[in-house]
Amino acid sequence: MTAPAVFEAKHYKSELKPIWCPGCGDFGVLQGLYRALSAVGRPPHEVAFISGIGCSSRIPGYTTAYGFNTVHGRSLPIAQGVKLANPDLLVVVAGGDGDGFSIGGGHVAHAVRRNIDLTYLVMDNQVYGLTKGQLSPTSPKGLETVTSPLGSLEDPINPLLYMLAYGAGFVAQATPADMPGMTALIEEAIRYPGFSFVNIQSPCVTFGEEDQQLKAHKTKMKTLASLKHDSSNQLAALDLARAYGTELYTGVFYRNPNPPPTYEALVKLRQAEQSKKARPHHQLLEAYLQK
Ligand SMILES: Cc1ncc(C[n+]2csc(CCOP(=O)(O)OP(=O)(O)O)c2C)c(N)n1
Ligand code: SF4
Repeated sequence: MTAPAVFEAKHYKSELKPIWCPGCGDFGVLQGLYRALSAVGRPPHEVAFISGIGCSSRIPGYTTAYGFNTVHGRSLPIAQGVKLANPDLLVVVAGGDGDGFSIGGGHVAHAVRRNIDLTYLVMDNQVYGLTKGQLSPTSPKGLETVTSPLGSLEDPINPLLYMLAYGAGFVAQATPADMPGMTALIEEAIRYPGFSFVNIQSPCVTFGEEDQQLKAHKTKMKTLASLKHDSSNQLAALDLARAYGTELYTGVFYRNPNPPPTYEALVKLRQAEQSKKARPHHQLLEAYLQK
């Protein structure tokens, strides 16, 4: 069978049927992902999905691309290894807020500062979905769960500020309540030449709060374009990101207008420089034999 010249959304959809709860926001995210991949146009065998563990981390199984559903909190280091081993692959990392910012939080700074060309999609539902609704690092203060009968006493972390502060070149936020907007942002993140991050507010219908559901998102969301935000202005992005948890801003907070070289490009460059300096093997052998 010859591969199609144009890849439609359906070509990225695997035969595995998602087992998410009916109405879970991750269904919408998955549809948006298929569409974004189709717009980018890379064939499934040139794409790899890497995830940790969680409801959202099931995504690799639902695509026809290469996939690795790894260990809780370890998607970023494994994705970096995959990309460095095969820089031609388009590598997308997907997972939850718990996976990415709790157990895996220590890896974020290093993935960002290395600037390996990965797209990191976090399905931020403000709870641990898979393990039945415990507090996550983005849970709002006061949230009552099985592990917080007194209501959460901690402030949530702010994923947008986190990424911007570490220096990520592309930082955006989306919701599946706005499917065209979310799809366009995923596509733009994939096309960004360097580490890119999209915080996707993907509701957990089973354990999430009412004001975090799709219906609430539709009335609450405000596009950054409607605020006339200039996405090349990092300081303005930092200022707007502070509203995480109170406002639902969607769009690109920051896109580095002059993307620096990626880590993998620097590796290639250094290798080429060193091989020019290095004496070929046979010359070294001759020199040794003449001693
Ligand atoms: C090392 C390790 N610790 C804990 C767990 C249990 N565990 C699995 S998924 C998960 C959290 C899931 O929450 P999140 O990452 O936000 O994803 P969601 O299910 O909400 O999509 C936890 C604590 C595990 N699998 N491995
Ligand atoms: S528990 Fe929540 S996050 Fe997990 S599948 Fe159900 S609705 Fe989705």
